[in-house]
Amino acid sequence: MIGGIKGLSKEELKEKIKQDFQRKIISLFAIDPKEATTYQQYLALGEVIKEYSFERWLQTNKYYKQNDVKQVYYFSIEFLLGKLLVNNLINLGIRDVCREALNELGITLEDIEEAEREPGLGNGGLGRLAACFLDSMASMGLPGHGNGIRYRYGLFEQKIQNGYQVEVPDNWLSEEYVWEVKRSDRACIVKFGGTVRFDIVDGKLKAFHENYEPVWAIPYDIPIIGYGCNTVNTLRLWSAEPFENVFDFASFSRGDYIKAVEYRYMVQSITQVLYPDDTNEQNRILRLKQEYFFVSAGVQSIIRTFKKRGKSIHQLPDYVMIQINDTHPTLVIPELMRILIDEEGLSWEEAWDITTKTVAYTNHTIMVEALEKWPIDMVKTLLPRIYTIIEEINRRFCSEMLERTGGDWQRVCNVAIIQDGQINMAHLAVIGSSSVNGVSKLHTEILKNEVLKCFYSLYPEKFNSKTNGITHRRWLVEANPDLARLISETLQTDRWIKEPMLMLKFKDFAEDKLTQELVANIKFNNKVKLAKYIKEKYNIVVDPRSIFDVQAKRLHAYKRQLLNALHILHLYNMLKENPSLDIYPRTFIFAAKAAPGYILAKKIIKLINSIAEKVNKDPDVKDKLKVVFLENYCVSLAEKIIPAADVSEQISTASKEASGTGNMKFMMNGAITIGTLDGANVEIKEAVGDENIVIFGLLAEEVLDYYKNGGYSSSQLYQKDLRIRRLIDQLIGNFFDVPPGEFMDIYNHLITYNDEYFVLKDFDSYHEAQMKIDKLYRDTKRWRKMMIINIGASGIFSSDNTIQKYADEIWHIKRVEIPD
Ligand code: GPQ
Repeated sequence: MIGGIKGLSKEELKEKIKQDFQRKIISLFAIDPKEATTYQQYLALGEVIKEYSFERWLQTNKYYKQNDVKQVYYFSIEFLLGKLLVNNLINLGIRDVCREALNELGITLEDIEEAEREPGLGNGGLGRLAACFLDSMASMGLPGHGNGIRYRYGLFEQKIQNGYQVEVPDNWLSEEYVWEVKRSDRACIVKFGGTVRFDIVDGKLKAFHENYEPVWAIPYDIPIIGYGCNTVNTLRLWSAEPFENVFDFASFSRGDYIKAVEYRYMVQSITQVLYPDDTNEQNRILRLKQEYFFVSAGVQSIIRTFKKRGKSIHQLPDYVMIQINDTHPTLVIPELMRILIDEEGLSWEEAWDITTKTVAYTNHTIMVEALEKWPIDMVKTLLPRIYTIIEEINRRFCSEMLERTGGDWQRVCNVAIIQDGQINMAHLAVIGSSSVNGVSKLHTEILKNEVLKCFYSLYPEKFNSKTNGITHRRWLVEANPDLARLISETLQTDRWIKEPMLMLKFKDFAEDKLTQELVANIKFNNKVKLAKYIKEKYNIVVDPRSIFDVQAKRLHAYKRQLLNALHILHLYNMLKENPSLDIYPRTFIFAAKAAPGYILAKKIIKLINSIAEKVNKDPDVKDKLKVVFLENYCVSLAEKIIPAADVSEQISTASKEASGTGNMKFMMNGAITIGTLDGANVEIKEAVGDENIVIFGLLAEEVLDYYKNGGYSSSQLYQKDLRIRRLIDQLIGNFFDVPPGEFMDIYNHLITYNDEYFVLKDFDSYHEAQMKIDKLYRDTKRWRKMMIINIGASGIFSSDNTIQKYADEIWHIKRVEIPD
């Protein structure tokens, strides 16, 4: 153990870092520190920094325990952390000394930071939100921890070959992961399969789960270091390991070798891989296993810790809150019931009262295909005891509803947990929790008035809105250090890093000429850096003086990368017709992973790359248009792209994007949003004012009306709008150098199946909006003013604000100051 860094002077700390770092290289690799590779340097520095956090970590846990602090556990099937070295150095407040220390050893800190490999334990928005929340909770001194899965393979690495996406496994644990601590002593047993027997014991009906297959859940803890405070919370990720002595369990006949090997394989598969599709992952038994696995282990470990406090189990809701990140951890509800009834001996009513007070649910989507439903048979076989509990929750709920509705069966069926042989997880989540929240104002309204309408009328008090946020420490201080420095200099304080609402003062400098110039210079330099990256990686030259127009997010039909792509094709057509057409030079940048089985999404990637090929090699449009697709979008790439963006594409079909968080990251870095009134775009517009955002397209209510009344006719539009017809014809003709029929799926989606996401319907309005952007950008002063207003107003979207609302309105927890 390296020891703490408490109370050291800067000089002392610098010397300590130098020594600890060199010693660590020797102790890890038995080599001369001068011979270490950059990656070895990273491993050594990471270990040293992790150990520096241990004192505070210990101190934090001690404080929580001794002071009976109420704690929150954020259960999420994904945590998309990003790299942690820079983040931890910043949050510990030692990045500058560390840089100096390494400098004196002839090493550049930034090179080491670059060498870190990020764990891709999430798909996109949902997992990244969880990571932002962890940062905010720790930095605000809130007692909040994460609970999730340590996937052996994270989200696939994307390569683009001949314009197509190719997936490569993400073997992120091939080298050890520096930031985790394995805690075998805190392992739990999770039970799958088997049978349930009921018996009367001491006059009470008791359930016995027998003949199950036991699985070890081994926790790996990652310290979550708060910024500018002593709080270090815990992210606990569970890994599945087989029992060595599994033959002791009744389900195994002694000596059945094949069965034993199968068992080991089954266990290892549980935490083997992150499912790469966040919106459509139904009916896969392995996914259900993953869900129960981390939920059961997490709840068991919470109860174990709680019981050490010596309180009555009835007081659980006074000391523990569990927030479930979408429905994936919904089994928390029956699992907590199981423990309270089977292990703690409580009555059903007592257990239900405690459970519903302890759990709160966040919904992240209204897309029907993403609403989880599990077949009864699957749950019954895999989780027999849990199934009986869900059945009983459903039975009691339905009979209560039958009474409340005066025997209206139809209404009862609409809200039942078990419907058509399936378990509706959102219904279970709503019924079993004290709070149900959406992730933006609009999304919450749609939940209340459409998707969960029946429940809203039953329990209006449960529903609330918590607009998402992003941590400005990662997305500004870390990703865009020059801009962060400018804000501190302008405001003459860096207190905004702790209190992001102070960023709003930056708006006062919107018309200040000097600030305008400085902001523009920073943006330009960031663009130069990105241009350099693009040149090095793809050998494409892009001009940093052109508008960098970026759409970076998962590829999904509703996010409408297709609208953007078709519009670029339209601009190309216009330029070909009229080469002297006066459009401001633009570089369109895309970055997006498609789920491996999502055929339409993969075709859209191919289309973007085909357009890029056509456009980039055409000398006629050389100075006006460029298209680049950056492969393998991930947190680290986002940190390179976003600070360099001028225009932020947030163009989902209204009503479909629950919130979006990329939209906030871009505005925070001075990009101007072109967007629909969807998700948090609505609130961004409120925050910056109508003149500092460019809005287009159908409204959510219009979209919902179309859906109710059978939609619009895309083929009619195709018939009558010549520009659109031309684009569609180019898709299926021989305009692109691709195999015949390559884009037929896209054609069918748009025309044969009537354009579910209104791409063609919104085309006109999008084009107008793009022309408005073109005009605004030419007005340099105006554009810079818009940038400053967006940057300043983005303080509203710091996840610190979001988390404060969760803490006050749902969790009822307070900030604590961990003493030195
Ligand atoms: N989201 Cl349900 C995901 O990234 N994955 C999911 O499985 C679900 C939602 C996103 C959602 O699409 C975005 O609009 C949100 O901003 C984000 O969750 C965080 O709430």
